[in-house]
Amino acid sequence: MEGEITLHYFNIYGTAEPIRMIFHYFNIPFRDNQISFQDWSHLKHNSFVRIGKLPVLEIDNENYSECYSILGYLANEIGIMPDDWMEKYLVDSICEFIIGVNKNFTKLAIKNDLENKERIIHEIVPKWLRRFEARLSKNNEGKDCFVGKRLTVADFIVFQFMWDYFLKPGKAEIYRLMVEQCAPTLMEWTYRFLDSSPELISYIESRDQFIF
Ligand SMILES: N[C@@H](CCC(=O)N[C@@H](CS)C(=O)NCC(=O)O)C(=O)O
Repeated sequence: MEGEITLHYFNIYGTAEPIRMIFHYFNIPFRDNQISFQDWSHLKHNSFVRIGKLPVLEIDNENYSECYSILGYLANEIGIMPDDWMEKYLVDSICEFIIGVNKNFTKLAIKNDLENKERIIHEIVPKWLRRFEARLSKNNEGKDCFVGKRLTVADFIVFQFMWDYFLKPGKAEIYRLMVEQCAPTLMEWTYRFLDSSPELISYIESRDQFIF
């Protein structure tokens, strides 16, 4: 990918983390501009965030917003969007679903409504995990990528969701058993995906630790 790239987002994982992971996985140099909520009040109405929301991806002084559109653009540039329309649908549907969940969880965390977030995780997430498990198992019994036979943007979205919410150190102690019971193939797939990339491992080990 060509050009000078800056990703503007908050100093949280939120909806920008799959974008950060993609840049690190593919060794694409970018500036990770993490903005504090305190500074955001001055920047929100600045012209670089035309819609008053983050993330904004800046490439050679052009600004792009809307997280899934940004991911779709990157996926096409990098070559991790399927050509087949049915596979593209499978990628889009899983990404749209997880991004929606991610946005809602981020909102709950910003409002400090952690009680509601925990309730959703315990009551509703097991049903989602079983559906993700069924979807993954249908694709060559979960032995390959999440969709089709080659890496797609869905792998990054699913990985980030599984890792940051349930399986990273600190979360695994609480949720690993639930994931193992509802989605054993997905759990194995998540660890395998991480193990397959020294770049991703190194990023995860060195990144700032945020709560959400
Ligand atoms: N539709 C946009 C929504 C972006 C969005 O809601 N961003 C939130 C953070 S995840 C934000 O900028 N909140 C700060 C604000 O609204 O002032 C997208 O998908 O990227």
